[in-house]
Amino acid sequence: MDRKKALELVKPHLTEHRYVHTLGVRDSALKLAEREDVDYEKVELAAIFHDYAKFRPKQEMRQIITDQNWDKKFITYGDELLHAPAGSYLVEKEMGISDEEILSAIYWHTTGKVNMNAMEKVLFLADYIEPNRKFPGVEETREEAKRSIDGAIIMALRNTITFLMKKNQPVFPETLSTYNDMIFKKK
Ligand code: DGI
Ligand code: FE
Ligand code: FE
Ligand code: FE
Repeated sequence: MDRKKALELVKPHLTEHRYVHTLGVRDSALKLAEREDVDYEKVELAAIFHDYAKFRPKQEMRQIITDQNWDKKFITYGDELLHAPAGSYLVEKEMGISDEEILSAIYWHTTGKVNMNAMEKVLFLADYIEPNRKFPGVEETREEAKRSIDGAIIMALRNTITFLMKKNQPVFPETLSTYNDMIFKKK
């Protein structure tokens, strides 16, 4: 699928704000991909479709996660988590994207996962630092991303975990494990 077709297909599923975010993630992901061993076309499709399910009914997304026998914690740890695994499913079924690397990057884009491959890292970080994002800590993370993708992912994870803790929200266990994994591997 080419870029133009992919953008046409995703647009009706998103708000204008979310579409602009998606374009930002696409740009940031391609930029990060210059320094990683990833397929540009695949990373671009992963970025374009990463928030495909963002506005789907929550009940539909919960049902998909249940039917697929996926980790129930995606349902119990906060509704913001649903669109990542549900999105990977819907992008496959409705957009006909069957590439496992793309689907995995979408599946894990909100929580991160232990042992992320290059495409998973690029999408996770691009989603956090794309130019339209405006939250405390994002500028420092953008700066770090110029030096080290892994270092910037650690900052993004730290910020997200701290943000959730300040709001008394649960932290998805794989997010904490991702943080630990990245810290242990840090050179
Ligand atoms: O979909 P986006 O807004 O572009 O970004 P995203 O997919 O990274 O989702 C961000 C939201 O997900 C934000 O509200 C924080 C939440 N989130 C991220 N990691 C975790 C989390 N929520 C819980 N409960 N646990 C996590 O580990
Ligand atoms: Fe998302
Ligand atoms: Fe994210
Ligand atoms: Fe996003």
